[in-house]
Amino acid sequence: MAERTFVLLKPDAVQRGLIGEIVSRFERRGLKVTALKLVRVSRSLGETYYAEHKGKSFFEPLMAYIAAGPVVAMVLEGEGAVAVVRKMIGKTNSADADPGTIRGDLALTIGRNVIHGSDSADSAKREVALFFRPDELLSYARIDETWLRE
Ligand code: IDP
Ligand code: MG
Repeated sequence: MAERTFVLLKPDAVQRGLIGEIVSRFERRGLKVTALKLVRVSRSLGETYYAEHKGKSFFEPLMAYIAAGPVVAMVLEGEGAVAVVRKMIGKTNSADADPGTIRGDLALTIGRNVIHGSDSADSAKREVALFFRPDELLSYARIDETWLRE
């Protein structure tokens, strides 16, 4: 069964011209883009989105970071999408992220780690709803779908 996950390319990814590189990795893996847009994260959206980190030492810098410029929000669909995308993203601290992962190849520090991916199916549901209306999620078949599984 296809699963959905939410991905956000943070302002540093957009500023550093990495949108195409990162989206391309997901496309090539076989994940289907079912929603995608360039948006700005307001203070209130940022606080809701990162509510779990409220009160932590890095919360204020995180709010400034996420609101510093446009971000790309997207929904990706595929078998095991949540876990697959987390693996492709790599560890939170880019300095510890394995080469071959997005953070391990494209970022250097924890405070500028270029991308967010949902950590569970429940988080994905919540995050998708924060950034997209239901009618912005498109349902369609990709021509390679029959070649992605037995
Ligand atoms: P995740 O993005 O890998 O799920 P979380 O622990 O959920 O990592 O943290 C959310 C985001 O908060 C991180 O991606 C990073 O941008 C920021 N962050 C987390 N821990 C720190 C820290 O110790 N210093 C600075 N920023 C941090
Ligand atoms: Mg997280």
